[in-house]
Amino acid sequence: MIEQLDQLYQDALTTLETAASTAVLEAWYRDTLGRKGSVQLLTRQVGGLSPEERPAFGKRVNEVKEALQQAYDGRAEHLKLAEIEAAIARDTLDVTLPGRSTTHGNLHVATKTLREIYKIWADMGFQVFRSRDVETDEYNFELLNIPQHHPARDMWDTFHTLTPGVILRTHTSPGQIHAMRTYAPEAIRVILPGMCYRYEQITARSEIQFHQVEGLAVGKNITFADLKGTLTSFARRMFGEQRKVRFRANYFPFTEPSAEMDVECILCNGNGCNVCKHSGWLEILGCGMVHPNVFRNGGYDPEEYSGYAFGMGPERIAMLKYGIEDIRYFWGNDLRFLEQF
Ligand code: FA5
Repeated sequence: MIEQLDQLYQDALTTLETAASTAVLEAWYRDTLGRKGSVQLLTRQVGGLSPEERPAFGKRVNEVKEALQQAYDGRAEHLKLAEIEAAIARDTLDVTLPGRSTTHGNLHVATKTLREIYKIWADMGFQVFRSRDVETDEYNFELLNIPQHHPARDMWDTFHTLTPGVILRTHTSPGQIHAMRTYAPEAIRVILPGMCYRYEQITARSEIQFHQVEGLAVGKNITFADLKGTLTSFARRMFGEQRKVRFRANYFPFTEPSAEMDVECILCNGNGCNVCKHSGWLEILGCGMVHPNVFRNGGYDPEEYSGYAFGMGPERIAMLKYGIEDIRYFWGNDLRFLEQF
């Protein structure tokens, strides 16, 4: 039986040498050293041996098992390395190739401009006060000194909802009344940012939805000089310290007196170009001293309080700052435009 065992050992070693894949190797293990493998089967025949022969056979069986296990381990290691080498040769990897870059999202140019505006006003002590996009006719017009059938309503073409008297706000000015009714009789310094909606012809300069940032300062002894000084500081921080500004008289029903502020054209430095229509100036906002009727509607006594308000369009400001020719790019969802900012 020992000869039989040695023969088995020799044969198993020879087959192991030729095992060329992990699958063949595993099959060899199962057939040779496995629970029902040839070595195990031979071991079971130990019962047929005489008691004297048994120890020598047992010892030889253990030696053979150990030697085969070692041979198996060696072959397995060899095959593993060979397979790795083959894989490397097959899938050549060029470690000098640059990695694939991932795309980063970025803030919308309108959001960036809004944040820049918030920061400048925050530095001057103005808090953000938010009010709703859907307003009543009363807040959007009447409380701002624009009664029904007043001709000034033509200044703001309105989107109406199916509910009578409920509209999409045409400007952020109704926020002035909300802020006054919240804070009266305290002093106020707030900016009121938000989306506005107008039933207008869409053109290169006008959208039907756009942002505005309203501002409101209420207190005692606030004068037109405060309005001019604060807005001039804002323009210098936004467009450059040397930038000239000018105020032109204008009309808004909720301020008296009212004005529009122009900045020296930032594209041609006031020399005249297509963007400023060769005037050298660009209009950036409307403003004025809060009208006594608006004060009364907000809960302040106009004999005691004064204040100023202004309203600017961040998209128009961004157009000037970055030389954007058409406002329709803002909501056109064209990545080629959006990725530039
Ligand atoms: C107003 O809406 C006033 N409520 C501003 C105001 C507030 C005056 C407080 C006095 C006191 P106006 O219609 O001019 O004014 O709009 C203000 C700014 O919003 C404009 O200067 C412009 O920058 C922007 N704007 C107006 N209409 C559009 C539009 N269709 N598309 C893009 N921006 C617009």
